[in-house]
Amino acid sequence: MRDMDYCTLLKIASQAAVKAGKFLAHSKKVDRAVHFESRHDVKIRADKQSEKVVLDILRKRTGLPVLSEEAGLLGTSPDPLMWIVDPIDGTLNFQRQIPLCCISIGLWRKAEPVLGVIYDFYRSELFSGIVSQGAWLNGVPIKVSRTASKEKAVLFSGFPEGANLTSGHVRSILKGIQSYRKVRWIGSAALSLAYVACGRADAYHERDIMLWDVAGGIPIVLGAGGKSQYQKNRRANSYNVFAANKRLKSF
Ligand code: LIP
Repeated sequence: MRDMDYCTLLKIASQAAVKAGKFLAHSKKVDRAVHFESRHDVKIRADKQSEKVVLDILRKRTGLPVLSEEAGLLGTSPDPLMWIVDPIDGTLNFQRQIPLCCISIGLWRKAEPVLGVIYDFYRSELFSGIVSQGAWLNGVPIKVSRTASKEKAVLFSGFPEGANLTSGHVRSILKGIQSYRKVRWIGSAALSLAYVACGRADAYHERDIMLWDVAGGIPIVLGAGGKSQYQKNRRANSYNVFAANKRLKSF
């Protein structure tokens, strides 16, 4: 099962995302019941239902290890490639029937992004990308925007579940966003990155975001000609991320 080319792996990830997305959008079996909640997060049964559909396909057809938001790390392999899955990014939106959520699948080689797929199942929009090769929306090539200044740029951001919301920290975030023309918080990091890749947004920034929230989107932004900067935090799998077209400097 090894030595598949990236196009084949992208096709398999796309099939997995679309199958899970069709289930979430249309099946009467979807269970929105909350099974875990914390101060700034909810987990619902549908996260696990979607994860099962995605993992069954990825594991059976590629045999590669997977790091997934709900299941954690599954499988080992001498191969440095690993799937990183968020079975519903924007869980709270999905639970409240706010149609801003998606399935995100990334393939990374050690700490380097390789390819990604994001499926917005309410709009039937499938974003995909391979680093250094290209990015597509429903098969049509996409490119990042050409906006060159923050004054004209639209920034997408968010407050993840582990965010530091002390006044000093929030003030420093507000200071950073002031130079942008507009800021949007849509509750899904993955969808925000997909929008950067196709030029609907110019930049995305989030602190303390979990790897599975951004692992699908970063390679799509890179494939679309953009850039991304990510620094690892002390907390496992947590990163500070900035992704944008190449004309915009860092956050
Ligand atoms: C979501 C992130 C989003 C963040 C939300 C949440 P989830 O992930 O993608 O950017 O602001 O609070 O953490 O939990 O829906 O997969």
